[in-house]
Amino acid sequence: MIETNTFENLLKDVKIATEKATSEFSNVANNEELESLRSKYLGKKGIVKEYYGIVSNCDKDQKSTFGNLVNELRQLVTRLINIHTESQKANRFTDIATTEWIDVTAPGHVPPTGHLHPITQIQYEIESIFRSMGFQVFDGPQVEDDYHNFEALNIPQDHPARDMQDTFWLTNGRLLRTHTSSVQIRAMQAQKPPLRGISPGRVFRYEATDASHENTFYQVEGLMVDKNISVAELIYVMKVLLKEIFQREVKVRLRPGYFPFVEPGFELDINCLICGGDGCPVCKYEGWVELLPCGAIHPNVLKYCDIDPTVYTGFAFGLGLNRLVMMRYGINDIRYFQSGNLQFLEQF
Ligand code: FA5
Repeated sequence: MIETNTFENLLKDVKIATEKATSEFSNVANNEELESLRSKYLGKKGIVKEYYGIVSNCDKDQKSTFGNLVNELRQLVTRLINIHTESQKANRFTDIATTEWIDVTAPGHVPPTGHLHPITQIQYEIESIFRSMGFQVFDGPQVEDDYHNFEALNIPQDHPARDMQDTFWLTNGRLLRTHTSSVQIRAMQAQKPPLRGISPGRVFRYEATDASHENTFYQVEGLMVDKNISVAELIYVMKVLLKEIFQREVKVRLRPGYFPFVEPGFELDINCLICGGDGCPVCKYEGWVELLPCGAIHPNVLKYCDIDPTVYTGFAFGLGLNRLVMMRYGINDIRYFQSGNLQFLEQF
């Protein structure tokens, strides 16, 4: 317990300190002064701390009276500090508004955005053309087995036609698919005719690159199997595809081509749109670019897929997507597609 007179004086002291705080804070001009007052009242050795020390010597009644006054002092100082801090922030904004000129009508900065790769753009376009003709879109694995990539396509072990497509073999005996014909086998095994679909995707060949050859490129292969399908349907579908893609008639030629999985087989070449047929590195100075091999599906392939070749016939084709995009946009080197060159990609 504190002696009555002393206690009365203490109460007076706290009240005076409270009034003084109000007047001292009203004169604060800057951060340093604010910090110094905060330390004076609320610091480790500050007035409030000192008063809280005295509270412990008070009896119960004194504690409540004195403690309330000290709490009020602490709350007041805290409030005054907050008011000053907020007003300093507001002043900072006022300073910016008066010293800096902002044109609120100026258009904002458009953040740079990416877009689909030209190959993907044309792939989607082709998918939509074929969907409009009732074709499905098939997907399949890029790491394949020998059976789906070669054997079921009528290319048995040791058949010389295996050398037509240089293959990346994996150590586990599997391979990176050399064409998306493998997906067509999977589709014919999973679904019975009538069947029409395309299989777009990435394929791999172990070969040297040049202006028209890549080791990793894209194909859109397709097939149609039903009763009475002939080469006439094949030619019609190819014509629709090229007309839609190029939006004009393009010069093509059909010549015999050998592929073990089709009989008869054809090569559909497009007149080189880079040089107009005069000859350039892309067409190997021939004026024509191999674009779209195709043919009537070989009866053996249908048999591998449990489809009766005496009832059903079909056609298949294998479009080289990179070369098609090159022809459409006049790109003179296939290696641009995988170069990651933004100047090239930003044009599409
Ligand atoms: C095939 O891949 C056959 N599976 C296509 C096929 C399907 C024929 C159905 C008959 C019936 P080819 O190896 O020719 O065939 O490749 C098809 C197309 O892919 C070529 O016409 C060409 O446009 C493209 N192509 C082939 N090799 C490369 C390469 N290294 N770089 C870029 N494009 C290529």
